Amino acid sequence: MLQDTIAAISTALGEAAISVVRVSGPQALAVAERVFRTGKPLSELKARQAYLVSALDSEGGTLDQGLFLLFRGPASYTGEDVIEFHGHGGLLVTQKLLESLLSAGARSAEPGEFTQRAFLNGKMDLTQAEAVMDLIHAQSTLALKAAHEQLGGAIGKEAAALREELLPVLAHVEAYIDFPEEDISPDTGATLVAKMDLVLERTRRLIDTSEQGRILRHGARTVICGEPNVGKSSLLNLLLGFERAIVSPTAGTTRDTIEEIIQVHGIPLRLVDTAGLRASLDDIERVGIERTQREVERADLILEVVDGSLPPADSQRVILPPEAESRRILILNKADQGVHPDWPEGVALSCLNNTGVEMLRDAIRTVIMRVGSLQADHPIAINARHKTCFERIVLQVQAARAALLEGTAPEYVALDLREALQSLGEVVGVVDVEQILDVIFSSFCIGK
Ligand SMILES: Nc1nc2c(ncn2[C@@H]2O[C@H](COP(=O)(O)OP(=O)(O)OP(=O)(O)O)[C@@H](O)[C@H]2O)c(=O)[nH]1
Ligand SMILES: [Mg+2]
Repeated sequence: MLQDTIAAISTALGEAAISVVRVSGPQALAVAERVFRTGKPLSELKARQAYLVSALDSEGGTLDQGLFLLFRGPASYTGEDVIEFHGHGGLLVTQKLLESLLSAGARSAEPGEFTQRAFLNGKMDLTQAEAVMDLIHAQSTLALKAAHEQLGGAIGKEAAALREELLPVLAHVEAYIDFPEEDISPDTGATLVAKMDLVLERTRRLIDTSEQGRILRHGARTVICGEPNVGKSSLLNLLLGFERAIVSPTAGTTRDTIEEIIQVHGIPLRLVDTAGLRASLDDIERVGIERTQREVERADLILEVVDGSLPPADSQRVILPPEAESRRILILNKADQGVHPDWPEGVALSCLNNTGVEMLRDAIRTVIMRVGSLQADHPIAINARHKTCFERIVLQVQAARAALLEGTAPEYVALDLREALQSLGEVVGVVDVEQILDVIFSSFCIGK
């Protein structure tokens, strides 16, 4: 596959000032030679320097003029020869240029194929390749920071460190396989167990970052709930900054759930406005209320809105299971009409005149940081694939540890340890991972 030369439009499809077309592979220069008029042979051009060139269509007519860049492998994104053309960003002109490159011998790139090549050519490990997509998809500053850490190799380094800890343990155990007359002494056994405990602890700490990873990649599920007419949709609009949901004095205005992504202090929230909770005879409203209840159950954060100007005795509170209590923020809305003194502690808010919003944002940050164990400084955040690997490593090291303590033959201890090392390799992609590659890279954009 790496023998092919691939080409793609790397910028988004649509009219823009500039569009970028890339070619990568052993024939990149030969393909470019047929399509671009550079004034001199490509072999004489300097790498990483911009040249103004003409581009030809597949019939040899002039198509566009733009900047041409050449990267010679391995000093390129993919590790292969790469050329880039920055042309006028019209849909048709860009499409025709791609066609011209294809008829000159390139093949259309699959989604993520450039990054896949970068991985296969050893320019980055698998976690870094995944971080490329995280970076593109990031919807909040903290998510961006986590993607940067991962792109810089933070997870790969941690996996390498775990490998460094485990390898000597395996080497030690294997030494006993060669000398069957010798038993592992209690002292040595204790040292090996201590090392495995260290690996287990570090691995568990990594697994703990998966919650943070989920929240940063997909947003913290945040549901706005409460009785009808208390100002739930007003709150959604206020946090969003525009009038997304219909607000009206009629109770029961919102029937279906409305979902939007916002960012609060750098944290992405998947904000859901819901139908007001009340006993209702209306079929549509009842379905809406059932949806609300489902959203509340799976939420990371529950923003319960009440009319704070009324006495609490007049309100129906949202009932939560005890473990969900710490995820609730009570919002005493309509504070412009006063806050009744009988309410328990909550955030006094007025959607009408915008007061209390900063307090609310701070409260949201506090709850999410706790619920998602977010670390603002070093946001290492493993994804679901890494989590599966690390969970397997815990089981395999635990098995090795137990076998060692029980005095099982060293062959079996070594077997478990080798499996753990294999799983570690899977995280960064040093072992045969053919089947997972397709899954990962197919979620990429074409041209990346
Ligand atoms: N005085 C005052 N009125 C508010 C405030 N927030 C919302 N309202 C009014 O309360 C009414 C209901 O607001 P909505 O945002 O539609 O309430 P809701 O909770 O989404 O209502 P449903 O969708 O029917 O459950 C509207 O007339 C709003 O203008 C506030 O802070 N102060
Ligand atoms: Mg509403």
